[in-house]
Amino acid sequence: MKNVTLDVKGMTCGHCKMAVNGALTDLEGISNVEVNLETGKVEVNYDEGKVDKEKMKEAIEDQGYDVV
Ligand SMILES: [Cu+2]
Repeated sequence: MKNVTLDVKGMTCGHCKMAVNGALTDLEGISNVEVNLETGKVEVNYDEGKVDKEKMKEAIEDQGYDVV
């Protein structure tokens, strides 16, 4: 199990937080997601054999947010 912190831009409210959280949780291999709305930091625990940072980035961008 690995841990990564993503920098996400464009999240402004609880809905954004839920959208990003949900998009990541839907991916296979993601075990835990912590979204900090104030800082834009999204901490993810994941199985590196099933998912990678690139897939997380795509899932977040599909929701309309940017990953720095
Ligand atoms: Cu919002």
